[in-house]
Amino acid sequence: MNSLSAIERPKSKAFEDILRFISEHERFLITSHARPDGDSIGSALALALGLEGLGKTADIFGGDPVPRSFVALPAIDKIKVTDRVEGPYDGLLILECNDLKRPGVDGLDQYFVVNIDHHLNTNPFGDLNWVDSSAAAVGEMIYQLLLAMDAPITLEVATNLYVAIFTDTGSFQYSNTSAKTFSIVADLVHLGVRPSDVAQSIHMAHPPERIKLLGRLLNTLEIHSSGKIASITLSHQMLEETGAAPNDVEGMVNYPLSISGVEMAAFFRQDQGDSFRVSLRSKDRYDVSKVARLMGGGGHKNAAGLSVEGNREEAAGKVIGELEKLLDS
Ligand SMILES: [Mn+2]
Repeated sequence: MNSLSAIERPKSKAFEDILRFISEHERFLITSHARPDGDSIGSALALALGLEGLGKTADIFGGDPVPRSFVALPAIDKIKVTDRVEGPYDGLLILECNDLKRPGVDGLDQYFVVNIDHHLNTNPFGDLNWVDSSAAAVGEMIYQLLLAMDAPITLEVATNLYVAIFTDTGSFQYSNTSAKTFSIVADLVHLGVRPSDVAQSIHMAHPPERIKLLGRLLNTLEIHSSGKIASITLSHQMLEETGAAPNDVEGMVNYPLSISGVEMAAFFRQDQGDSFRVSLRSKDRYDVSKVARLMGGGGHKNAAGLSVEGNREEAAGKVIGELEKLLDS
């Protein structure tokens, strides 16, 4: 049942150590980063359901509520929002985080920590650390883990994994999308996942407020010096006037990137006072995580983020300046 395809068992000591730890323990706590995305939510749910399928218990805690696009995922009610965890867990399984602070949940440091991530710059902050930067999503890693544990991959598990991978690859558009990605999602489709249902639930189920906000955002479009960089800017006022929720901006950074000739896009989001959160995206070639790291942020080659101080002009000046340097390098 679980040997659907030629998905290889990872050849790493960390992977085997984690398998052993899980097989020898029963009660798990699962968490992921604040402001959760499809990969963190889908992977956490799939892992919890898989562990339960093996007769273990798994609770999921996060610091922030589930965004609207994911509220219909199977078993979504398993995710509890809290600012502190207590309880007799044998271990913490933490997904997609570079430290124990990322989830925004206190009390995590009292547990044995299993760190599972696909970000290149993850510190080995866990007691066990499995980091695979070749994985397009942690969802791919969770699938490999569940296969190796012989956990039942039910339709609920498969749907959550598919959503994790679908969202983290930008619907299979980003450069992290590999043959392994398609082998895994082929397995998931064999298990009953319907790609068109998932695509509709993610891309064609938006509230009207989001589309009104998109109109406002597109009006802020700026194309910078070379025509290879584009940016958009969100103010608090736009959210108030359209009635959109802060997470309705998810994915909107892809609009400036969709312009022909644009290699990199920046999305400036007004934060507290005079500061901005900035999402960076690039088409295949440029590594925007370099700029993010230089400015105190982080991320992947084609998707990264950072925070910057200053008013709109100052913030944009700093970030666009660094992107232009990257363009010239
Ligand atoms: Mn991810």
